[in-house]
Amino acid sequence: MSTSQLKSVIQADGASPGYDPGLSDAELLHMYRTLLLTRAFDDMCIKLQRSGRIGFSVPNRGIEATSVGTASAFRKDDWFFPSYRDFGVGLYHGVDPTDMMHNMFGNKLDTSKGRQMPVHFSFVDPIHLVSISSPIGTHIVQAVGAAYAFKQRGEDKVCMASFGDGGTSSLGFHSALNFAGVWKAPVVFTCQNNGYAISCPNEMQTASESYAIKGLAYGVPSVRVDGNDIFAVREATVAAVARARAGDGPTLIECVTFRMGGHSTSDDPSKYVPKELFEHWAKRDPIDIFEKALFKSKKLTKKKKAELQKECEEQVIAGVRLATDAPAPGLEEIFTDVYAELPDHLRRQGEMAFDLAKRKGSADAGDGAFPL
Ligand SMILES: Cc1ncc(C[n+]2csc(CCOP(=O)(O)OP(=O)(O)O)c2C)c(N)n1
Repeated sequence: MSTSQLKSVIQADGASPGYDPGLSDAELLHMYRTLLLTRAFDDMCIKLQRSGRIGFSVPNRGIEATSVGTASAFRKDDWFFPSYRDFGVGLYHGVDPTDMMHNMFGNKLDTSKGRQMPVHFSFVDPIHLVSISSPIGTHIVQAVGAAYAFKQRGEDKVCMASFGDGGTSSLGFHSALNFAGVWKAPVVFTCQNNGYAISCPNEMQTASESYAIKGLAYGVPSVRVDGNDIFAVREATVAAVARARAGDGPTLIECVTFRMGGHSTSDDPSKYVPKELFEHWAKRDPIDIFEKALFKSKKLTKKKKAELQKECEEQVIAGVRLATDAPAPGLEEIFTDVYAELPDHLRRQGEMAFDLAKRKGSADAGDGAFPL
């Protein structure tokens, strides 16, 4: 393992000599399809935001191999604590893009009943994907807590926590790694080093030689891989999950990748990312790299590629239709699902809100709708 050298598996010509992903042809194609689905979902969310139909999204372009490669190393009954820039994690394990779209629209069918920001997915079925956290780093601690609980209960589940380069400056990162290192919690930490934390570049984020090296201080084995090479991400994560499941504790994996877009739909990256960087990384598109590997090993044909692309786009469009048609959550949902018995002050606030909605004839979000 190395914390400074970058491990790649797929070579420039698409070959990956000596590497066996341990996946059937169908599983490899599922991995590829998930990359396409992730991109189709991401592109659609940006269009929906630009046309004013949803309030917000978080571009995933460029990060897809890190998300999907990581997810592919886990079992369905493991627990996932992903970053917001991680659409591929749920999609790999069978989360329906329509259910993710319900969250993007904040409608009544959203698992959080419209009470979360867009991109803040949470699922208990088909996998445990714990609600995306807005405050940076908080979910890393949650993942460690859950992992330690599984260990205490004698369950062989592993937790996955992913976060950005900026996340490594959070208190959550340091306390989580420390606790996990001492108590050998079965958790895998994936740092998506995508170059920037909003507009803050790596050289302003840390004076360390890498993000992976930070794990060593906590006694956490750490490795740095090419995050645009899905096999490199998967290989490191398979090893980390095996260690965790065997009771040997956590691993930190730094995936070196690049955010091929803004931080969110609220900023303009051309103001702070040099265009040469985009040009450089455009030549290292993670889907192109995997496609090359699949073509080289004759697991993919041009016809199959076109079929899968169409299928994914249609699946996302169908999701948009269903999410658009779903009703808005009822006003009463603001007051449900937290207290078994509503405290008095909230009951009074509810009565005021219902009364106001009745007098105005509607409780629809107006100018105060989510503005980001
Ligand atoms: C505790 C906290 N501080 C600041 C913010 C504002 N904020 C939102 S995203 C972000 C950048 C995070 O960057 P990184 O961890 O590298 O993830 P990336 O967005 O690049 O995937 C910041 C500073 C926040 N959400 N939470």
